[in-house]
Amino acid sequence: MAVTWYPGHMHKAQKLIKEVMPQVDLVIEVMDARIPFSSENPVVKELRGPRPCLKVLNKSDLADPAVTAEWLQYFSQQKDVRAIALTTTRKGETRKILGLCREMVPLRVQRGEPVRTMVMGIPNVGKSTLINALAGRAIAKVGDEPAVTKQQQRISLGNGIVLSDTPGILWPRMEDQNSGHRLAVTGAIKNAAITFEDIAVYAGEFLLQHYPQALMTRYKLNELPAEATELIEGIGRKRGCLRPGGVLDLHKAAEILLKELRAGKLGGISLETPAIFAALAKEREESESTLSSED
Ligand SMILES: Nc1nc2c(ncn2[C@@H]2O[C@H](COP(=O)(O)OP(=O)(O)OP(=O)(O)O)[C@@H](O)[C@H]2O)c(=O)[nH]1
Ligand SMILES: [Mg+2]
Repeated sequence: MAVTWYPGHMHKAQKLIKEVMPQVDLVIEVMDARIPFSSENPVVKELRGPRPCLKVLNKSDLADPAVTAEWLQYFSQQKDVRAIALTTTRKGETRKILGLCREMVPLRVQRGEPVRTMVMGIPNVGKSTLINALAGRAIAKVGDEPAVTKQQQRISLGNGIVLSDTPGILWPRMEDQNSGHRLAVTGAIKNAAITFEDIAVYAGEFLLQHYPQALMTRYKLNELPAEATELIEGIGRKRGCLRPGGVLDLHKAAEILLKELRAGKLGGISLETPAIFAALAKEREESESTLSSED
């Protein structure tokens, strides 16, 4: 199922969230640890207003632990924000969240009132998996296709914490093409505008630059290819991706790279670091100030 983001839907989601926000004490924002920048919804901050936010860097089993540590540090410097890295598919890990929720809203706990939390996040980051793990039973539908959850759920965890799902579907950051590509690499969006081969080439280029050793090891390469297309051809040859007549099946080779990357077969890979975004923000600021000085 493809997710299409259009202004009407984005407007409706914001309206629904604004309606329920007065009954929320704490926002739990689930993100993908491999792409914390691109998997963050740009309006959550504005929608939650002064409420504290617990950022969950989920799927940390697939991310680079050193980079995840940098992101945790980065988010913890933000006002009213705490951050935790999780793998919600691993049993038992998610319980850590409960203590944090109580710590972040001490007044309600002191008054013996329930801490009302809302789980927010873009499609496919693991919101339903998190809710089910916390509830200890399957109440939300889990799937590897984006936008599986359609109905809002509200459950009491029985220890003073109430959990609800976001009403409506939140969209990812879409301001630049690179975010779109990184989201596609992780499988978070299925965008008809980006072909499968394009996604694999983007992933290949990134891996050649940042994780060459992981590629060498996984695909038993003797030499590092100079370009992503060469890498994909090499994978095709190693794995015998041949069409009738002995022609290399590049689509098949691209599929192998993406599937294995998404399944964590190349080890922990993070596609975004806080440093990259600090540099981008600075660049943007500088170009804006140049533009305004030219006025
Ligand atoms: N490797 C890994 N996979 C995970 C983790 N958490 C969730 N997943 C997988 O990610 C996919 C999406 O999980 P869901 O819980 O359905 O995600 P969601 O955010 O509820 O998605 P929507 O309902 O579409 O918005 C499923 O295939 C999960 O098994 C994790 O910590 N690690
Ligand atoms: Mg869901």
